[in-house]
Amino acid sequence: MMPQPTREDRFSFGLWTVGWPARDPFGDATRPDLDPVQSVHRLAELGAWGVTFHDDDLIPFGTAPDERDRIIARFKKALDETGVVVPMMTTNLFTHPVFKDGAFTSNDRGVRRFALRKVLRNLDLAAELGAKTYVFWGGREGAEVDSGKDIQAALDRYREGIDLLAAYVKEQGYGIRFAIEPKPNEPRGDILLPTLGHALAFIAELEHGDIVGINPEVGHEQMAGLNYTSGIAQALWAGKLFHIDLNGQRGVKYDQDLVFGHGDLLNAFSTVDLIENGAPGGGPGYDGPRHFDYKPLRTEDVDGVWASAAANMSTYLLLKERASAFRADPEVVEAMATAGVAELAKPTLNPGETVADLVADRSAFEDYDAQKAGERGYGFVRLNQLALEHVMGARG
Ligand code: GLO
Ligand code: NI
Ligand code: NI
Ligand code: NI
Repeated sequence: MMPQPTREDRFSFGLWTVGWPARDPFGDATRPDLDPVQSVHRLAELGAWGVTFHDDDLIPFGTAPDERDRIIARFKKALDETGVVVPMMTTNLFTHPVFKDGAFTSNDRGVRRFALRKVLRNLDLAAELGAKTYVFWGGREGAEVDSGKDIQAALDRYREGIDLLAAYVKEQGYGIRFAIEPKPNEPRGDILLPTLGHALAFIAELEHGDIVGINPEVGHEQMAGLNYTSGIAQALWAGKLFHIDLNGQRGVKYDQDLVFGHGDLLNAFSTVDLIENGAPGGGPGYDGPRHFDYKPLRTEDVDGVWASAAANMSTYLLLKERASAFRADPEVVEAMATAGVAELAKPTLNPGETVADLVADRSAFEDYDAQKAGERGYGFVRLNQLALEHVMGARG
């Protein structure tokens, strides 16, 4: 029996995910455009809780104000009818040619001012629709030519933009938090804030960094060859995991946006285990939406789109089931003890112990049997095999 998603699972989808008509750099669209209102209804039927979108996903770029109002009213009606919520919104600062050299970091100052206005207008809508998180994916904030972009000036402008928008949100009392979404490349050759670590370092330089966190995407970190689970663990540790983009990726290549779990399944397992069960040592957990940012394969028809949306949620729920069985398994508990997983949560120094005390402790150095400690087996392979056996359903 496949687990069925419910609203309590808090699964959300971008309108641009199921709505992707599958146009790529080499080929035309293979599917019709979807009506956002229909998508809301269909997602609700599948058990999703939330829908997220870029301004232009709902309201095409350049739409006249009265038409914009009409579109928003129609969309709100769909939300009311289905009970679907809008937990997150974002801005399209990458499709229109005006943004070809970036938005907040375009070399062209007029473009930068236009970008800020586009976000400000959509922030008002986000507040109106009750969104709690506003994502910034700077897809065009980057370069291909080293000498064409002053990176330090670009970071100054990025900071100026984010700080200005964060100050606005605070002034308006919107209660919205920002989440920066890192990505190493694509569509630009190199994108600013390429990994979650870069983004965290950037946030530390902001004036209004208290309401700015990150929205790491599985595939984006993996495009940089990084481990998603350990990345989001650092974000949690820093109190900055405000949102997540779940999907799948197979290795260091173009952004595949596969269904969650259709890439590195074991890493997807550890991601769900961390999100659902928390760090073994009791570190801070994640309480935000389970958001999917994937693309139905270009080969799929419209039925395939909805099957793939459902696949994200059932994969997640299956992994959640497997992760709780994993944690409850006495053999796993024992393997974790052998590996010393819980021991790491214990501070290295005793309460009140000083450097002088440590230096005076002969057992820590002079009498320490490094040879013997070097012989210890941690049993990580056994632990990993137990995880794999749970993922494969070979254990209860
Ligand atoms: C592209 C990004 C993009 C963002 C979206 C939300 O690779 O993943 O889809 O998630 O713009 O801001
Ligand atoms: Ni992606
Ligand atoms: Ni992406
Ligand atoms: Ni994303």
